[in-house]
Amino acid sequence: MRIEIPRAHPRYQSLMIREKLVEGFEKGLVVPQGLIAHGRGECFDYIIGEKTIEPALKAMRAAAAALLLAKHPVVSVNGNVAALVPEEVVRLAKASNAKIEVNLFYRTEERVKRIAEVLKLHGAEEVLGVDDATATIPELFSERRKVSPRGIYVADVVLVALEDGDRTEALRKMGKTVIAIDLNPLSRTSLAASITIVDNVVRALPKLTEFVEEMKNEPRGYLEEVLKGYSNAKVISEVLDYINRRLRELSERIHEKVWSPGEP
Ligand code: PTJ
Repeated sequence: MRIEIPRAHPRYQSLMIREKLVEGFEKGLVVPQGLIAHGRGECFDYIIGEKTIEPALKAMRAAAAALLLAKHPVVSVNGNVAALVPEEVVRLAKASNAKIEVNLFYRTEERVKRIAEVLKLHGAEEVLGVDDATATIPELFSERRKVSPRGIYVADVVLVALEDGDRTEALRKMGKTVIAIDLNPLSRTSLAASITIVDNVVRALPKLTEFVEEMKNEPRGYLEEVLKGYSNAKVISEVLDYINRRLRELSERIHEKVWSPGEP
């Protein structure tokens, strides 16, 4: 059942994101497990205040530098990403000269094709991982091991969102730089990635594209310095400090009855 959500609803944005996923599910882009994964993300988003926090901006700056320095950058797309941000995927790929590849945990050829169609409808010229997922990521046993020999297999930088820990670890073992977008700072993906953006993919992709566009004309030396100065462990620890501080503040404000949901 679908309902009309009034714009004035205090949880309008969040409910609209849900609707997009349900629509994606009905169109055969998203798997039921993707709806559960989204619920987990929503919970972390609520805790960080449903906004892009400072440590995520730091990670995006490093991610933009990594994408611009890369020889073969690839944006990996799964069902949830295709349902939520197809246009933003294409914009980021164009801005950073990256290839787009469909890579699914619950892979079926039918769903791969549907996702590729949606990306093409939103302006993608080429989508890898459809008929050409003939290479294999070593030591990975899920369907995500199947990759394109022109895409993820040879990529030096791979951007993943809502990813599983096994593939992130396997890609790192292959020597790739992995940029992860994941609202859970404690997930195996977040901890295994080279650069972790703890933010909702809906906010993170457009913001990351802005960083790429802003930094595009910087000299390579500058981009290398940005990457050299980046520590993912430090950034994840800053996210946890942020959550800790925010929960303490909220605890005090709720105790004094000066906070209600939706306020910063
Ligand atoms: O489309 P498929 O077949 O590739 O399957 C995709 C899912 C999402 C089902 C699969 O990758 C999966 O099961 O993912 P996990 O292991 O549940 O991990 C999802 C992670 O993404 C969790 O850490 C969530 O907190 C996080 N997450 C959920 N929604 C968002 C998010 N992170 C950023 N933005 C979101 N909107």
